[in-house]
Amino acid sequence: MAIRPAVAPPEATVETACPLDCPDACTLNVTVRGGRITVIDGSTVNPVTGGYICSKVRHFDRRIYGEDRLQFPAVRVGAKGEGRFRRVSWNDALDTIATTFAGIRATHGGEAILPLSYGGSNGLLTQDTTDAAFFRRLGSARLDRTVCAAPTGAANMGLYGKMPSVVYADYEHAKVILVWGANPSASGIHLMPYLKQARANGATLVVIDPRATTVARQADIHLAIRPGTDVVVALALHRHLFESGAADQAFLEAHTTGWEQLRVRASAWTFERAAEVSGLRVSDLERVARLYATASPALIKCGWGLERNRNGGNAAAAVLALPAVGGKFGVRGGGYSMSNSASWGITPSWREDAEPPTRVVNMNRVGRELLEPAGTPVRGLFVYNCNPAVTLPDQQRVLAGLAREDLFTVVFDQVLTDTAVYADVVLPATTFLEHYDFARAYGSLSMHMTRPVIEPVAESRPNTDVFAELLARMDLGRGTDATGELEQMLQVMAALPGNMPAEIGDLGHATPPWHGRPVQFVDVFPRTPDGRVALFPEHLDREAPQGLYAYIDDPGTPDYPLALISPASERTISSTLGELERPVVRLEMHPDDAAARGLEDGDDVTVTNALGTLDCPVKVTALVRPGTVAFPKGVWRRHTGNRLTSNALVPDTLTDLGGGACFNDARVQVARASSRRR
Ligand SMILES: Nc1nc2c(c(=O)[nH]1)N[C@H]1C(S)=C(S)[C@@H](COP(=O)(O)OP(=O)(O)OC[C@H]3O[C@@H](n4cnc5c(=O)[nH]c(N)nc54)[C@H](O)[C@@H]3O)O[C@H]1N2
Ligand SMILES: Nc1nc2c(c(=O)[nH]1)N[C@H]1C(S)=C(S)[C@@H](COP(=O)(O)OP(=O)(O)OC[C@H]3O[C@@H](n4cnc5c(=O)[nH]c(N)nc54)[C@H](O)[C@@H]3O)O[C@H]1N2
Ligand code: SF4
Ligand SMILES: [Mo]
Repeated sequence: MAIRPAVAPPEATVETACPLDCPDACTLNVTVRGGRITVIDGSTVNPVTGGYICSKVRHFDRRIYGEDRLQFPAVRVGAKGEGRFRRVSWNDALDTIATTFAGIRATHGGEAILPLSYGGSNGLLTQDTTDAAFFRRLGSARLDRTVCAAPTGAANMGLYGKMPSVVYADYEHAKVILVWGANPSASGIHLMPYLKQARANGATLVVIDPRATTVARQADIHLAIRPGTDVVVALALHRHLFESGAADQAFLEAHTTGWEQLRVRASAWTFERAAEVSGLRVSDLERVARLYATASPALIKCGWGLERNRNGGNAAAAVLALPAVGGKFGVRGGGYSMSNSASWGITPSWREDAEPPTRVVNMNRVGRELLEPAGTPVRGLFVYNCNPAVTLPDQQRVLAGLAREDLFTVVFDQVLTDTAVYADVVLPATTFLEHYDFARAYGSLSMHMTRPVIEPVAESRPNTDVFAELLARMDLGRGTDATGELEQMLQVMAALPGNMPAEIGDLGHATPPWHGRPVQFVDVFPRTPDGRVALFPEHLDREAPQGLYAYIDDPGTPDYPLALISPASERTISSTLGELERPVVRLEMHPDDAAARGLEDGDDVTVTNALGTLDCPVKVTALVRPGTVAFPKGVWRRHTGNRLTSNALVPDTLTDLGGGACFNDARVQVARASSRRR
């Protein structure tokens, strides 16, 4: 297999791709002058990119060369969290880590070490390769990576075995599109032209979101739903399908199991009852139900906004069940569209090591694990590809845990994050413009090679190299191991299906399975054990605290009546790029809620609940529904008045299915800030 060279001549325009945690996987042209990046732009290699990219990545050089960039390994000299470090050599840093981890393991067992990682750059090479081998062989505790997509993933797996789903290019065939709990106007911008084209072809666009996002404002119907109530709206649609005779009985008999139980659970949800719970109008629910029942092709785009609450798994299951009950499969543009990250069927041959039978820590409860351990206490923490100080629930517990003097913490990152200031040892990582990776789209189906366009900045190094060195230093290496980035890269490539390894090596991109445009129930089918859609998986019914398709009531109280949600913003990818300057971050609040509290646009407010507080100015806007307030996800501590973010108010309770995070279940009160603060 060939590999496209890591082009690093001083003057060039290099083709590469963006692997960041975004559904779009853009292809890029990056111009380098004098060995420095001068322009980052979109290319047309990936038709979905179509030559344009988001402003985050257009300005990614600000991160690469910015003042927060980590340049050298360093060890802590000040108190925990103070962020004072002394530069050391890679050799000394890795020796310290190897020696300390060996000591912890000898005294307390491998389980006293916890790897803490999530998406990072989200490529195929920088996660779950050499790092996985290292932690498995070390016998560390295992991390349940539940901070995102756990409830939707559990539902998609349970009902369909994660069947590949409709890609962007096929949206234009749909006659009705329900964008449900997704905000592509910020979080996957390359879907927007396809939605526009679909509307130009006569499709009706429905958006279900508590906020009037850009895409919601372009929609024919916007249902400004109360957060956490999607399951009852979906069940009301099911009830309508069954009661009106629009359910596709032939499809249900031939291709599903469990539809009778779903019908029973939906039967109580009249439009009236669903409207009362969801805060929507009966007439709007009826209209959407009729539209969906009668149109074909009908497409549901299921996002992640609906999963981040106590009912998130049941909401996703009820929404994903709609095309089966409505008989919407089998036509181009019909069915459902959600994460395609598991659609490739890549067999990870490089992950040869079995998982050790060590204890599993749910990452949404890391704060509690560090402070009130349920098992072997964590004494060594290795954070990489993640910024838990600002991205995990119950922020104050996470911060208190990171501040533990007896906790040995390694943070391996590109910049001095809010987490890295708590480290005992900091390691500098390369960015996707300095190392190899694979960018896998999860909105559409495409795979592109990401390659270095400049030399690593200062002493930064890629994950693969650093974990390979740690394996060697702790005598965990094996003769068959890939020793460095390029070898590891070849192993990952070899696992790609079909002709992709050869193509991607030569061209940088490859023809995906089904030419990237599978039609559900024509090209692809459920990957459940019996090949049918499981509309009532027993294991999900057992897992959900009140059973499958149940609705759990709003957690609001008279003291804390407002729902605080924290969706993706244009500024950052989760907290990545959050270090950069930004306009003051404000809490969005409806004019009625502001008036009831005597607040005016721009006032400084304190957002409180029993867990914490957040100080920031308020933005009074009718774009958010009454009773709901919004503050973006991924904000760094430096960008709020009291150095805490919305996650200080987020409980570490788990979703009904999949053990996911309940970011949008924070219930709060908002009041004018007292003058003592600033
Ligand atoms: N620019 C940018 N792009 C990103 C990211 C980013 O941070 N910034 N993050 C990436 C990642 S990691 C992910 S997971 C995806 C997330 O992408 P999305 O699926 O768009 O997820 P969110 O932004 O969390 O929420 C989407 C919408 O759901 C709404 N919402 C909140 N609660 C509810 C609810 O209970 N019901 C319904 N129906 N809607 C609700 C929010 O108002 C929001 O507009 O985006 C990826 N792309
Ligand atoms: N309030 C609230 N919080 C949320 C959410 C929400 O909706 N509301 N959404 C959640 C979601 S959807 C997600 S996915 C999580 C994401 O949460 P995290 O996993 O913490 O993601 P990021 O904040 O992007 O942090 C990733 C870090 O990895 C680093 N990194 C990138 N590439 C590499 C690499 O190659 N090597 C190394 N060593 N480091 C690298 C980046 O610099 C960055 O600091 O946040 C969650 N947090
Ligand atoms: S973050 Fe998304 S939209 Fe921006 S360049 Fe990367 S893939 Fe494209
Ligand atoms: Mo995510």
